[in-house]
Amino acid sequence: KNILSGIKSSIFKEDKLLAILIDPDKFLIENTASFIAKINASIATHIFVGGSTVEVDATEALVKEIKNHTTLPVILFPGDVTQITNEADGLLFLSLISGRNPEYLIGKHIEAVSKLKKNNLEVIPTGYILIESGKIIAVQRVTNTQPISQNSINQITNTAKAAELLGMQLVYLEAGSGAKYAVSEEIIKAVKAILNIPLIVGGGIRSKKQLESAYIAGADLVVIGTAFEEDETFFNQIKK
Ligand code: 1GP
Repeated sequence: KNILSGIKSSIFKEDKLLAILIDPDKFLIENTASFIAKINASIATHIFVGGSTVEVDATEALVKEIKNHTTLPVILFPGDVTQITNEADGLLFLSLISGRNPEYLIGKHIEAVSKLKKNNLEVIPTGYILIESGKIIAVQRVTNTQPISQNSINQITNTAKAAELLGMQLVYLEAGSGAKYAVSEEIIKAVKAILNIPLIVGGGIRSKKQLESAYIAGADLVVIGTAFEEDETFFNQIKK
C-alpha cells in the first residue's frame, strides 16, 4: 500500500507524475503488450484503468494483462462498482463532489464495500471535480450531474478545499475524457494555491506543451487518455 505515499514523496522531490488512462471499452486487449511497451519507455509513472460505460468483467481481464507487461502501479479509475477488481494495485475511491447526485457522492461507495472487503486494493479517497469544458462529456451524462463552470473559480477552489477538510487524500480536476478544452491554468493555479493534498488534472490534454503548462500551473499528476488512443506516436514525444 504505497501508491499514495509514492505520490506524496514525488511531490516532495518536485517530480511530476503522469498517468496514462486506458478505457477498457475503447481498447483492444490484443494490443496490450505493444501499448504497454510504449508506456514503459515513456515518462509515465502510473496507469489508470476505467471508463464510464465498461462491460462487466472487461476491466479485470485487461488489468491482468496489463500487469503481465509492466511494473508501474495500475490504479482503477472506475465509472462503476462493477469495474472494481483485485488484480489492480489501487483504487481511486471517487466522490463526485462537483455534483449533487447522492449516488455518486456516497451511494456507489456503500455498494462497493462488499467487494472491497474481499480484496486488498489500496483505496484512495479522491474528491472528483468535473469542470465544464465546451461539450457534454460521458461522466456528466452517466452521473446526471452538472459540471462547475470554468468561470466559477471560487466555487471550484472551495469545493477542492472542502474535499481536503473532509479527509480526502487527492483532488482530481476533470474536464472529461476527450474534452474540447482542458482545465485552465488559472483554475489549476488557484486550486493548487489553497490545497495541501496532491492535485490531479485530466481531460482534453493532447500535447506535450499542454502537459507542461499543467505542471507549471501546479498539477502534481496529469492524466492523459484520448490523445494516446488516437495517436500512439505521441509517445515519441514523452520518451524517458
Ligand atoms: C478522463 O481525465 C481523463 O477521465 C483523461 O482525459 O481522455 O481527454 O485525456 P482524456
